[in-house]
Formats: sequence, C-alpha cells, structure tokens
Amino acid sequence: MKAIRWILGQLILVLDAITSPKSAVRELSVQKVIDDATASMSMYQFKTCPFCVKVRRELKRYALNIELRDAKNDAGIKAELVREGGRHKVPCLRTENPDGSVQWLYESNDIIAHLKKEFKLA
Ligand SMILES: N[C@@H](CCC(=O)N[C@@H](CS)C(=O)NCC(=O)O)C(=O)O
Repeated sequence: MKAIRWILGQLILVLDAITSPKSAVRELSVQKVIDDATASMSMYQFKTCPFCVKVRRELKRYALNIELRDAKNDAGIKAELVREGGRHKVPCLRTENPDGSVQWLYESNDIIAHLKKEFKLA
C-alpha cells in the first residue's frame, strides 16, 4: 500500500512537472505589491498531495510567491498546523494580518477562490 501510494505520488509530480502552467509576468512594481502582500502568507502542504498540487499550480499560474511549509516531514510544522490551525489537513493557507491576528484557511478550492479574490485575479 505504501509502495502504491509512493508510485502515485511520483506520477502526480511528473504529470505536474510536464503540464506545469506558465507563470504570469507583471510589471516589477505591480509584482512587488503582490509579493509584499504574500510575504505574510504561508501554505502548509504535502509535496505529493493532489489538492496541494492543485493549489501550487495556481500559485505558479498567478505568480504568487507564497512560502510552502512541509507539514508531512517536518514535525515542528505539522505540530504548528494542528495546534494553531486546528487540523492536520492540507493544503492550509496561513495569513498573518497587519493587526497580528492569524487566519487559517483549509480546503483547496476555498484557498484558490480566496487568493483570486484577494488579488483580483481572473
Ligand atoms: N477537500 C480537501 C481535501 C484535502 C485532503 O484530503 N488532504 C489530505 C492529503 S491529500 C490530508 O490532509 N490528509 C490528512 C492526513 O494525511 O493526515 C481539499 O480540497 O483541500
């Protein structure tokens, strides 16, 4: 079972790599505004989770530079996700607001919709 899961995971990574979307290219000043905003975000994820791959593809498509945190292999990050986010489920987008409060958003479709709305992406 573990071997099958590993093979499927590798397949997902290969398919993702060969069908990877092109990144948006923006004027530097516009990209900087977006980069400044995404600096307060991080995404807790597993490398081969298909839902995480789906979100990562959108991050690439829209050139959203969001730090990725490995919640599978890094015990500290996994513990942080469970303790602060409330669940060991990925993907999860963590956003630190200017007032210091933190928002944890689960569900790949909700994360993508949130980012599109936040950055007014078509
Ligand atoms: N409906 C969720 C599904 C997410 C999901 O099932 N993630 C799996 C990994 S692929 C997970 O976090 N499982 C918990 C675990 O393995 O501990 C989404 O679209 O984000």
